[in-house]
Amino acid sequence: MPEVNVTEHLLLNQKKSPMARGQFTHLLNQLILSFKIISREVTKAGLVDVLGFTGEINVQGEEVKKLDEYSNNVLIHRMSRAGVICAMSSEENEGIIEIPAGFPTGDYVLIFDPLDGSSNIEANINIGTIFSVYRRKTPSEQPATLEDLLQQGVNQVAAGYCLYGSSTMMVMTTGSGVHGFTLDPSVGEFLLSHPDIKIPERGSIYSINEGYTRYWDAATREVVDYFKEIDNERKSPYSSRYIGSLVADFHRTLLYGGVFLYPADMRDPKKPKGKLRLMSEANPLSFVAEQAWGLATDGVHRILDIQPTALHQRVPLIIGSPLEVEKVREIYRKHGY
Ligand code: AHM
Ligand code: MG
Repeated sequence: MPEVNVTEHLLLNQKKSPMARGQFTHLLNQLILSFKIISREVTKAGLVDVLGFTGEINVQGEEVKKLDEYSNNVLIHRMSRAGVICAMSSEENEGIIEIPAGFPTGDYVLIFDPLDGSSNIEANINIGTIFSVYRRKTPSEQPATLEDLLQQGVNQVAAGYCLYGSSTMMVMTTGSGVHGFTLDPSVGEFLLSHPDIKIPERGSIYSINEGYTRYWDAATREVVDYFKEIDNERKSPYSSRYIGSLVADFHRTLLYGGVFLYPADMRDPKKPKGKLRLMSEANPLSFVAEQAWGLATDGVHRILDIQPTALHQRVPLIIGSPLEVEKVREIYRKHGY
């Protein structure tokens, strides 16, 4: 197969993707550069640790930033200067991130989780960056507002993630299928490695933090019991896999099929909606899942239809193969949801 990089792929599919125009290509190129820079730091993190450079001050006398903070800074710095974005939101920043005065802006809005699963770094476990792109809703000539960011996931024009692992991979959609690109370090390019990804209709894996069973409601307990039944619709118990790094758990689910669940729980009665964030985690992955013929729900509603009311709102997430996600919804419905 001839080698095709991300930008070429987008341009080749221009007819299918109205996003493949100048502004968006530029946005994507800046994102890709950010991913390469983050990837470089992530892959040397272990080495830096071994060499003992993770104190407060590094050998150059500079403060050593934690990797999640570093990734956040890389994305904010690069994307502020891309000239095509009017506002951003990051999982690491409480409020809206404005583009500094004097920099050109454009009509896109970017939401991201700079380094998800970062608590796993020291164990050399895969982590990732998740991103989501919208068009602004307010007129171009005015300063962007919260309204431009608080959009339903169904309005996303592009979304995806970059997974830093044994190889660095970017998976994305612009609304016409899902494509995966692997970073070839010898040429420094993301090359098309997984064209047109489709999630299997049924899988054989369920993925949930089962340590929290006691905090679940009866519906969620029944869901997980169902996957363990010998006599379920698959006629065999499912396997259990849980890395605790969302991008990695989702990526496996996308390729192998099955279902990932981070349900509502009662650990903190003030936060009964689970842990994951609607805008920076659930929406982008749900857009990817649906574009790969999968499904994503909070147990009742389609994730992409939920109208956000706050930047960091949390949402239960059940995502994966259509038959498993439908089964979960059926059990929730039976319990009156
Ligand atoms: P983070 O944004 O603080 O890294 O937390 C998100 C991570 C996800 O990657 C993962 O799915 C989840 O937390 C695991 O949480 P838990 O340990 O509660 O199962
Ligand atoms: Mg996160």
